[in-house]
Amino acid sequence: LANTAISEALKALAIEAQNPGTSTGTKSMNGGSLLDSVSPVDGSHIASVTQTTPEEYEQVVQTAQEAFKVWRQMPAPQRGEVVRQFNEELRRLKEPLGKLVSYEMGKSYQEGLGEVQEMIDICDFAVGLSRQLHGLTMHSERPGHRMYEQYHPLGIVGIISAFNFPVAVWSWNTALAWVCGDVCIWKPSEKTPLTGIACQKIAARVFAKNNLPEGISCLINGDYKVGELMTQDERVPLISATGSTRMGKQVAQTVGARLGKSLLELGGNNAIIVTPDSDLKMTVIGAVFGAVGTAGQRCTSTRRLIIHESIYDKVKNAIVDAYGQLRIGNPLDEKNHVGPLIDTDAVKNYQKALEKVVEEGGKIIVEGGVLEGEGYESGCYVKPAIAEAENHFEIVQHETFAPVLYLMKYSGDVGNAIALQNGVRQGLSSAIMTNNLREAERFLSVAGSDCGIANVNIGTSGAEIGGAFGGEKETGGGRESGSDAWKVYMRRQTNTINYTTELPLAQGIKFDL
Ligand code: UN1
Repeated sequence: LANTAISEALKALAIEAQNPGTSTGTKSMNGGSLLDSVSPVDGSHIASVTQTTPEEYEQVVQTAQEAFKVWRQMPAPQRGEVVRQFNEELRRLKEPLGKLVSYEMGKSYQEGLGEVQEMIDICDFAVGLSRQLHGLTMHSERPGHRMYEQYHPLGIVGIISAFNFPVAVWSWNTALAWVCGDVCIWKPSEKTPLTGIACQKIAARVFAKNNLPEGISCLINGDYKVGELMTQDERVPLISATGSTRMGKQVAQTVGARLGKSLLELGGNNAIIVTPDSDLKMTVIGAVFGAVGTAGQRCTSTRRLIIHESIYDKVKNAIVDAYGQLRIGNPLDEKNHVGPLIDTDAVKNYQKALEKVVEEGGKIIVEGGVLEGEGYESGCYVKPAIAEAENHFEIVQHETFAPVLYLMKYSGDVGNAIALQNGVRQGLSSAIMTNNLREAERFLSVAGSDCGIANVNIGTSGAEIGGAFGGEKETGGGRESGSDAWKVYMRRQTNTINYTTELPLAQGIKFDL
């Protein structure tokens, strides 16, 4: 079933195999080795993709540089019009692209569609933004002078994205960068190269139709070594990287060493505080979707539930009951809630986390385990698990990219829960479930959550594109997507214009010749 649906999707996305039957692991014609796209859904080898060689990377950068000279001259609203056309293609191809995301990455079909919807939404946002790249005007302290600021594009934006949102995170960056007048080079995750090719093809068609140079949107493929070609490259003024904190630290150091800019969106360790005034039904839906959605592989996934002791048993029982109803299986079958993890390495990390939490003194209350038998042949399907744990456990301090949820109690006042919530190295998303105005406002106050995202009466995952997305501490400090996140893709220039015949100096300095 999956394969017929997928070959139709690939056809709709105009992805045709150029060397059908190519065996894996061989060298491609350009001398680059091949990257295998393997579906965690059924273990099938979908395709092999050529890795970008350093020589090819050089060509890509030159093509991008040439394209930038043309693209930056096009008025921003006209660039917005091109993004609008790109968005029309996304609307037309939402289903096949959503299906490919689901098949190559393993998230549920509904979430695959949701991811493409995020692309559509950010493109809509970018089209509007293309007429709103506003700077300020200032009053000069000197007579007959005018001051204002304007934003110019940076040039080439390098995008390194992760497997878990293989297309949406690229579009957050690229849609904004494009209207800002930048050109983009994208290195998708080596675990999801096909969705990258699908997006690149859609973009290339739209640029070609508008007689625009192809280098406005570039794709390179490969592992971290290919990424390093970009992070070390002074011709790439901004690197936007999404992924693990380990990767982000590497990127930040390499880009920082050449004083380039980096926009980092790294790991989270997101908690929901459940107070005595919470709505139980909303808490259960928010927490369970947050913990098991995308099989716990979102940066925003709920990893910790911090529950007041007075309602602890009630909330725990309700969540455990809900876990009993979860259906795990092929994510393209809409009856299932939870699909596979990305690969068997991810399964090992999940298993290790469950062992570790017990070693550290935690108690498993919903058993995990790897599923076997019909439908689970890929070896990537695991049971979402719950453990009672303490916040200071090393494993709890760590982001395990899998459906493992830690439950912990707090007593007394909400300040104690906030301290636990903030007591981790990461600072991406956070939430409180409460109908108590004082608790909610404290959580949002300066002494409240230290995360980039703080929600009241919704879970930690599933942010809308309209707000700036990202977080503090080891999450890397970057902000992507909505609000004024576009400014990072541009360089600000302050302009002072003198329309008199005198040359007075600022700060009243006298300098006569
Ligand atoms: C990510 O996991 O890197 O807020 C992005 C969310 C999604 C995006 C997650 N809109 O869960």
